[in-house]
Parts: sequence; C-alpha cells; structure tokens
Amino acid sequence: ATTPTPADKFTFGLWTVGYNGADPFGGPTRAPLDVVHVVETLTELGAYGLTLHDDDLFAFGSSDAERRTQIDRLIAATESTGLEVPMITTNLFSAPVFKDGGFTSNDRAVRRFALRKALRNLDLAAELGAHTFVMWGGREGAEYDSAKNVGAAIERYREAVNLLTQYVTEQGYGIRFAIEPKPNEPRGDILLPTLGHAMAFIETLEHPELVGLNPEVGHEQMAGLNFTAGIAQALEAGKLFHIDLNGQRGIKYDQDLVFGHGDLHNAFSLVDLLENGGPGGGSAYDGPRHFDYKPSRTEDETGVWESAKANMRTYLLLKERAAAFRADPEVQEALAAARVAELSQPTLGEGESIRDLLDDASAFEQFDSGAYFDGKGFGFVRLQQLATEHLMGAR
Ligand code: 3MF
Ligand code: MG
Ligand code: MG
Ligand code: MG
Repeated sequence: ATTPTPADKFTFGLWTVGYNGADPFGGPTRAPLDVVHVVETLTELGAYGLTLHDDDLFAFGSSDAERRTQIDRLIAATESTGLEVPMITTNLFSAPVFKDGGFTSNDRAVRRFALRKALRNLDLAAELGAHTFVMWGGREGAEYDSAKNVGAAIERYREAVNLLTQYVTEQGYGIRFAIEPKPNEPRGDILLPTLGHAMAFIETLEHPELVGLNPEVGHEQMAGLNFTAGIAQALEAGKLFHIDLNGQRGIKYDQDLVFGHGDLHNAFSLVDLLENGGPGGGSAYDGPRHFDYKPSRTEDETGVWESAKANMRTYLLLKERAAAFRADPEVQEALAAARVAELSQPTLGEGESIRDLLDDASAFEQFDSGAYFDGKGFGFVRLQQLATEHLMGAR
C-alpha cells in the first residue's frame, strides 16, 4: 500500500521536478528537464497528474508556433501515458513586467496585459481538460506602505477575479478557481497573505461558488499558523478546491521541502484530516494530492526522482499510520475520554430556545463550575502521545 497508483491522485507541478536549483545566491545546478520526459517518468512512478504554469511549458514571449508545438507535445505525451492535467496556473511573477504585480500592479497597462495572459491561459486550461485554475499572486503586494493603496489593490484583485469567473461562465468551461495565499516572498508583503484573508475576500466576489483555495503547507507555516487547522476550516466552508503539499521548518523563507520533511506531526494530522476527516470525522477531501516542492539544489536528476517518490511514499506511510491510529482501541478510548466527539453535538438541544436555556437553572444557577472541573482533566496529552507513537511506528 506504499506503492503509489493513479488512484492515490498524486500530482506534481512541472516547475517542481523541473526546478534547476537556481536561488538568489547561485545559478542552476541541474539541466532543464523536457516535459515529455517528465510526463513519462511521473507516469512510471505512479503519479496521477501533472500541473503547470503557461511559462513552464513555453517560455514567456514564445511565438504562437513555439507555444503550439509545446502544447501539442504535452498533449501527445499525456495521451500516450494517460497522465492527467487537472490544474493549470498562470505565471504572473517571473517576467520583469510583473515586478509590481499583475492584476494589482500600479500600472494599468500591466494589469490589462496580465488579464489577457490569464484569459489566454484559461483557454489552454479548457483545452487540456483542467478543472482547477490556481491563482498565486506572488508579486501582488508591496515592500513599502507608502507605495501601495491596499484598498485599491483589493478592488483591482476583485475586478480581475470577477472578470475571470465571468469568462469561464460565458465560455461554459467547467473550471473553478483556487486562490493560493502566501504571506511574503517574493514581495515583502503579499496581498491575501493567509487562507483566512483569502476566504473573507472570496465572499465579496460575484461568483463566490466558483472560487476556493489552494493552500500550501509551507505558506501558512511561514506565517506561524497551524496548517491542519486552517485546512479544517477551509473544508468546513467547502473551500478546499486544491492543496499544495510540501515541508517547511518554521518561520523563514519558503523552503518547499519534501512533504513530511518539515513539521511531521502536522503532516500526520493533515493526512488524517484529508483521509479520515480528522478527530471528529466529517468531510474528507477528494481532490488531487498536489506536491509543490523543490528538489534541493544539492541533488542530481536521480535525486530529483528520489525526492518525487519520497513525497508520495511519505504521504502513503502517514495514511497507513493514521488508519492504525484510528483503529487502535486504546486511541478510541482516549478519544472518548477526551470528549472529542461531544464537540459535534449542538450546544442547545433540538428545538430548545434561548428562553429555554435561560430557564434551565442546571445550566447556570445550579451549575457548580468550580466543583464540576475540580481535579478533572481532558487527557489530551495522552491522546497526543498515542498519536506520536503511531506516527513513529511504535504501536
Ligand atoms: C510559490 C508557489 C507557486 C504556486 C504556483 C501556483 C511557483 O511559493 O507556491 O509555485 O504554487 O504558482 O500553483
Ligand atoms: Mg510555494
Ligand atoms: Mg512553498
Ligand atoms: Mg504553491
């Protein structure tokens, strides 16, 4: 069960395995990988799909003919292997023209160009059969408070997303949008920095039903947030349209490590949530398990594919561990003692009104809050230790 198959729905960005090792301090350490080779190798490894930015497939500024050649090569490779392209996204961050953003650049001509690039890429998404269109606003932000009217930037962001949802509706494309929050990097501060900011923004759109989230493990952790908890809220709101899995070690630059090579406890609870609905059961996620990681600069091509395999293997091992955790009678007992399921019970009884609650003396006047909790604990630590031991393979 730790050998990946397409049924596991593992997908990889072309820019992930294709990362050449360049960073702000040094150039590439690996040769570029051709898209056909990537499609074939991911298929051999048991992946379900490939995702991409427009510019991963054909360089920014390509002629129409060059662009078409690359698209046709990708389509031929996916047809012969059966690999899917379930998500695509637009690069509105690499080209110098986007240095102050795409949809929210202070320069209106840049914003119009960014919209055209995204609209053209929506046509490509439809052609490739992608159902999710991710929007990571990497350059939508600022370094200086004096230089950006954040309110106006949010209005322009809304204008752009409204226009894109209008376009897919008119065209009859079965495409939904997923906003990917990130607190900073490459901008000093990025708009919609966390999943919570993005969820509030989505509710102000013309078509909120067409827009959800693509949260990334490392991005929320860069803001010091608990990724699993954020994903649970996104799931509860019906907004988890896609997910970027990777690893991050604390509040620092975006590391994009292999999934599980950062906060392993949080990776365990995340897989338990995605696969089993977490501590309370409930809605599990059925979309792609998408890895957005970077094979380290130290690796050669063998290391690239080893790291791709490591993402999938870690996920499947955590899935096994989470199932064992749930099946353990001692865990069941600890969950019951911790009253985890009781939280799913509404606080007022069926048909009970505020008046009934006010009239219920046992809830307040006779409730001895001191004596009630005196000397009684919840046993959460014991439960977490059981989780830890399952995670370690000790049980
Ligand atoms: C950057 C990212 C991006 C997004 C991508 C959309 C280049 O930190 O995470 O990867 O994931 O643009 O999928
Ligand atoms: Mg990232
Ligand atoms: Mg990242
Ligand atoms: Mg990402």
